[in-house]
Amino acid sequence: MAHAEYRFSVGPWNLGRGADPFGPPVRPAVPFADVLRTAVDLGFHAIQFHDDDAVPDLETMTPAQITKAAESMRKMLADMGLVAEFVAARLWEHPHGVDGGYTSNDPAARKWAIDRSKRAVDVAMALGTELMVMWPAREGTGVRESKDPVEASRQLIAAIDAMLSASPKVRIAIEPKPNEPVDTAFLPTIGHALALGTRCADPARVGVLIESAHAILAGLDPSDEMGFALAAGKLWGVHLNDQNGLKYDQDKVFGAANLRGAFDQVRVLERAGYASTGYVGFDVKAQRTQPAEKAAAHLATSKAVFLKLVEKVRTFPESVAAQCIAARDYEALERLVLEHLLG
Ligand code: GLO
Ligand code: MG
Repeated sequence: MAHAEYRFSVGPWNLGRGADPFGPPVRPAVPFADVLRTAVDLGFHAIQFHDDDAVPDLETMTPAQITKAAESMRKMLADMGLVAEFVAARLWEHPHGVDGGYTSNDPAARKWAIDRSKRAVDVAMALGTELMVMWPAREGTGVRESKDPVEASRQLIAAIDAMLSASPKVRIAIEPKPNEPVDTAFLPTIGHALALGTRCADPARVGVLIESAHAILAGLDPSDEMGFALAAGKLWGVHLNDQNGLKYDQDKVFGAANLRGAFDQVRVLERAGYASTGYVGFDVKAQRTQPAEKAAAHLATSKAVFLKLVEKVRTFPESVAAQCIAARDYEALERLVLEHLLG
């Protein structure tokens, strides 16, 4: 049987300038046209956008101007054979979003966050995608007593409902993360995201995007998180990467810390036929030590590792595995997996 081809996506922030909390940028900014060229050269098919990646000055523009600018971005993509995968409202970098957007304690900031998110829906529609990603970056606390968690979940539902009402077509994929930049986030896991989705105005239009590192930071297995979302028909995007234990969000190359964990993620995607329903995105960062001319290697490596693991999944001796499982010989299964990955 012919396999569906995987399609790959990437965001401009994945070609970053190498800044970290301890030092300034070490590489020049990559002009947007070069981001697109790199994506094409590396065999990617779609671009992931923050609203202001697509329309940089959207805060100062009218809705008509925003739509026009997004339409010309769509044309620029099309001219290079690319499409937009999703748009995410980048609330966390704006001064109004300093204490979170939807769950800010400042009503003016909450209003701004919802207005901006609706504008981001307009950007998505004009770019030709119906998918919005909501990474609730600062929707949480550094000081636990500073916000009311009951009220916060109502505010998050109200925000999603506002986005849903901005277009009858829009679908929202929540990208949960347990911490960073906040200490304690209100939507830490896929379970929380899916549960919240059921309480929104149109649950059929609310799903999830799973980032491997975010699941690991919550102490969870990314492949199980993916399986849980796939079972509900809600896995609308993935940010594959890797993470070496519980520390800052590392955005390492896919498979770099735990190759077996990466194999398990590819296996769950492959078995569910994800290739024909969603893009494979990599939310990975180049190391600070990389010079500009080699600062896309992490993307090429992530994609190469993914494709090699697809082959590993397709050649995994499933019938031998089934015999091990039937005999409850899980030590034999363990060896089978390890030998297969080493072979
Ligand atoms: C950070 C997030 C971030 C989002 C992106 C899309 O930890 O993973 O990269 O995926 O901003 O909303
Ligand atoms: Mg991500």
